[in-house]
Amino acid sequence: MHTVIPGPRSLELAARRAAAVPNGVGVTLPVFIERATAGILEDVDGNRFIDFGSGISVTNVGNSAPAVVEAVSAAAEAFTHTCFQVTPYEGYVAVCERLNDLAPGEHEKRSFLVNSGAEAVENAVKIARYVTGRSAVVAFDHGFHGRTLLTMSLTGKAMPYKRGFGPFAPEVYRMPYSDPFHGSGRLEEVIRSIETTVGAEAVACIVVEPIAGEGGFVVPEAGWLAGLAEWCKEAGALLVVDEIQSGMGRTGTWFACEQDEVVPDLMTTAKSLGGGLPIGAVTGRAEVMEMVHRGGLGGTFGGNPLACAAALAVFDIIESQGLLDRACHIGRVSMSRLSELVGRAPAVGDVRGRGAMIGVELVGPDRVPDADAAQRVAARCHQAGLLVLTAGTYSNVIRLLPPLVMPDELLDDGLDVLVDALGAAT
Ligand code: PLZ
Repeated sequence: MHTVIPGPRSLELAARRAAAVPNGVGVTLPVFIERATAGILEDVDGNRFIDFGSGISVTNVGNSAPAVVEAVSAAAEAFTHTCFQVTPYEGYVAVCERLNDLAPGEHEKRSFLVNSGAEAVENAVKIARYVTGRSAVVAFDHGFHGRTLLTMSLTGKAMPYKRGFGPFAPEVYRMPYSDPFHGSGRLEEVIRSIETTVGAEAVACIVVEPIAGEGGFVVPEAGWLAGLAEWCKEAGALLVVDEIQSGMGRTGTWFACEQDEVVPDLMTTAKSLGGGLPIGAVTGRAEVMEMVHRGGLGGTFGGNPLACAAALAVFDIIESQGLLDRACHIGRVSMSRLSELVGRAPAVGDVRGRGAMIGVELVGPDRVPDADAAQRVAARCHQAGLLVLTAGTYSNVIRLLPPLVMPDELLDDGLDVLVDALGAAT
């Protein structure tokens, strides 16, 4: 560290920010970034931070990955926009081909592109309602799906996402998410509750994250997601798997639900799909996706040519650099360091995850969530030059989302800081 955190130039910019940007837009670590690479963020005061956040799971291939920069620059020089539904271009089609190919299931698929995760989820629900002719949408505790009216309604955490922002979208029904550590959300109970409180014949779709992301990196019980998939099939409802945070190699497979042997009817992606450029997608069974009338899907910017060029580079980097294996490696290294703390550092209740998507849940006696401990750990890491994010319905989880290209030495250094902070702050 060159300066105290935040340094003088960041403080100057923070003052300008406060006069220009509303307080409602939060900030995790108020240092202003000047450049970033494969696992390092450098601020305007010359301080360097190890990046365990990847811009909330966006830069799996690293920040400013050379192949992404090159592809985006070339695309920008060719043309910056036409609107795909006015005059199409190849990049959009190529991204959809890759997604159709990589998404779970051998069946024929179709994809279309949007600008964000929330927009992808909105569209998945639109399609599910259209094809089923039903309106009820089942979502879960610990779920996060976005900040638009519908996706905020699907989200399971009032503060800060929902409080004061209602009324919410109708026909959203919330069920407990499977949480093995706290012993909630067993499959039979969830299904009984859907059938008795909503009615199987009313359900258009279930919208579910394969691992609850913002909700605290909660990994559901084995078989839980597959059980929901099975139920959907019998009920004539669609299963929408939200892979926005867990997808694109993060968990060691292209998509997390592959490890549950689940084939979604519709799948949403965004975040790391664009390697830092805004893009989201809905991928689904061809017979479902093709039902919607012409003109029923779209948007001005969806699948912008620069974002498509970036996404194509991301697919190539994940493949050519073996990043699925890297995710598993990062997971093994991190788990072996962190799981030693369970029972040793008093507040470390649970260490869990899949691949490079790992959460550390901090609790007091009787597994009562301890948000203060999580805040202390994060603050200590930040001061020591490690950017970590918190998560959780009770804000008591430290989550690890390092870029999959992070070199081993940086990962080790980051884990040293985190292990020290978990020991000291709990
Ligand atoms: N679905 C599973 O994780 C976004 C939220 C950041 P957008 N998660 C980061 C914040 O504070 O708003 C997310 C997600 C899952 C949907 C979304 C929404 O994606 O691209 O932010 O709209």
